[in-house]
Amino acid sequence: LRAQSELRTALAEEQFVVHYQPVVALDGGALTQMEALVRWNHPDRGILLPADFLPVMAETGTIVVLGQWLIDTVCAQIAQWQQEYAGPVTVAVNLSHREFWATQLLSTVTTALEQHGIGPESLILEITESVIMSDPDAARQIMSDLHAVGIRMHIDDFGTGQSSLHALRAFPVDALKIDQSFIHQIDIDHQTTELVRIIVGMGRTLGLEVVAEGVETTAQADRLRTMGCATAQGWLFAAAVPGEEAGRMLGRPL
Ligand code: G
Ligand code: G
Ligand code: MN
Ligand code: NA
Repeated sequence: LRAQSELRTALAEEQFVVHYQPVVALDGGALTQMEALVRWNHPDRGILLPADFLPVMAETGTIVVLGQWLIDTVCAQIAQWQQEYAGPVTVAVNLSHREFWATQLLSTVTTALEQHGIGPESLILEITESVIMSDPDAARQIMSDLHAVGIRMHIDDFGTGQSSLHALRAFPVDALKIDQSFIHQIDIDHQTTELVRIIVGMGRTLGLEVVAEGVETTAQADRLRTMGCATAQGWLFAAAVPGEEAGRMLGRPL
């Protein structure tokens, strides 16, 4: 784990980079959106993954500063992609507890959208069930405010938390991202396979998009397609790559 002073230097010297992982339609492979995943391009140690630095940043609160930088950077990237490629570009950004509960979240997002001249339909925010359940009433208000300006909300790591069916109905949620631990058990564990089927059906009943995460094999993709799952993400299609490489995937099936 990184020391806090080193992380402050990293922020000041812009050593963080954003990688992008495509989300694709299981029917045809068209890219529907990207997920932004932060990396630290460390001067001595090379590219570091979030597990190596986000926990400390979450604890100290510097994750809020990182998140503000990331939202601005992602909006700049969306604007560039929309100039280079015809057609809409949508990017999902992960929010930790601290970022979601920061009072300036709405203004951070709307300012970034305005400054880069892009619409709210280009941005998705991903939160986990545990963020919502830590204070459901307050969370619903924040999510409603974001929704009111046109920003979509996805539930990340779905199935690992404890949101109730009631919560899903009562909150302005647009999609469920099925946690990859479920996807990896498809056709290995019968009960988990059936749970995935139930989540896909639940999404359909509630009018929610369902994204299967961590798809690694064609067998998993085929099974998900048969279940009626419309979209997926995972190494079978593409890993997270730097913006320039991700841009080359826009507009073509994976
Ligand atoms: O590829 P990966 O190792 O990037 O991601 C690991 C975890 O880090 C995931 O749970 C992901 O949600 C989280 N994560 C990745 N990028 C960001 C980010 O920009 N902000 C926040 N809050 N979490 C992120
Ligand atoms: O929690 P969140 O869903 O935001 O985190 C996504 C994490 O999953 C990132 O660490 C990302 O690099 C990783 N990831 C993306 N696709 C795959 C995959 O197909 N298999 C595995 N094992 N990890 C994946
Ligand atoms: Mn995510
Ligand atoms: Na996830």
